[in-house]
Amino acid sequence: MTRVLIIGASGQLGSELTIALGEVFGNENIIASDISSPHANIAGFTFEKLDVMNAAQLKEVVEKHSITQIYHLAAILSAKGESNPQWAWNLNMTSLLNVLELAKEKKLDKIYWPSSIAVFGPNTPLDNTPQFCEKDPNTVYGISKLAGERWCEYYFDKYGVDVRSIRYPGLIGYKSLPGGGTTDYAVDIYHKALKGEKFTCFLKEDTALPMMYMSDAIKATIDLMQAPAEQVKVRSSYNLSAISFTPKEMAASIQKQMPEFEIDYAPDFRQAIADSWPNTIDDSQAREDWGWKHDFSLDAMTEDILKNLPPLLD
Ligand code: AKB
Repeated sequence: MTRVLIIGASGQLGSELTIALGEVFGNENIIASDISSPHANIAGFTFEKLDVMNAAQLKEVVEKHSITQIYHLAAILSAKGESNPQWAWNLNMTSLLNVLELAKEKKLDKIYWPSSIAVFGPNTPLDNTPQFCEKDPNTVYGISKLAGERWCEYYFDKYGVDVRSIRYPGLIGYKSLPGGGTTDYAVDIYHKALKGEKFTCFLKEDTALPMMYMSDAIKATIDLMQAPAEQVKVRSSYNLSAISFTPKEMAASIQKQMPEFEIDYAPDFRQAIADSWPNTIDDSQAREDWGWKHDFSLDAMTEDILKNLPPLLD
């Protein structure tokens, strides 16, 4: 029987992935955990308050619930990490190593751990970025994700831990807010538009970044985790792409439905981070290995969010 532990279940991705995994394995087989209180979306799930930095506590939760799979989503993201690099490095690395060590010791079936487009850097080819290429990340988040990818592959090669990973682009959803990322503007913008407020973007109007609608990210995560092990040929982390756009293009997509929407630009320190990240990603390996295909275009995502977000804002 599959028993799943989600670490970081109250976060932007976790609060949606928990529900999707409940649909796959049954809600009774999902244990949501976080260092903070449970997100309202996951109120119906068994919840453990868990500090993943505490290896003993992690082991106790895994044993208590007879866990067979862990989705370790907790991390300090790119922008927030820059305010305290040592803390971000320590949290991102120690938590991953705690999970990988426990997976090895307990011979857990599978581990999921997200990486990010933040592993790339200024010397990476920024258009159609290949799966394998130069990576020189210049944020502590990116450095920790690149090191984490190497650790994942190491635990797979040396100890047979079945760990799988995706380099997420910016994730955009309407059910919860992101925290501390460089791509967060692409979520905040919809909230401002629906409140009838002008949006001031912290990136320049022509900054193209790879992005993905949350439902595509959930689908990709579950598809990768359900794929037969022999199809998962990349054990560091898969490039994954869906849509790529600039703030100006995003504003235009909103204006198709809300012509009164206004945007202006006040780039801050996050501009330099965005400039070091790819514009577009080559994800042909994910498409070949386990059949990845995205569904949502920019306009389809905008339409879906502008339809579904208003009741949640009340
Ligand atoms: C961030 O902006 O830090 C994240 C990411 C791209 O990993 N959304």
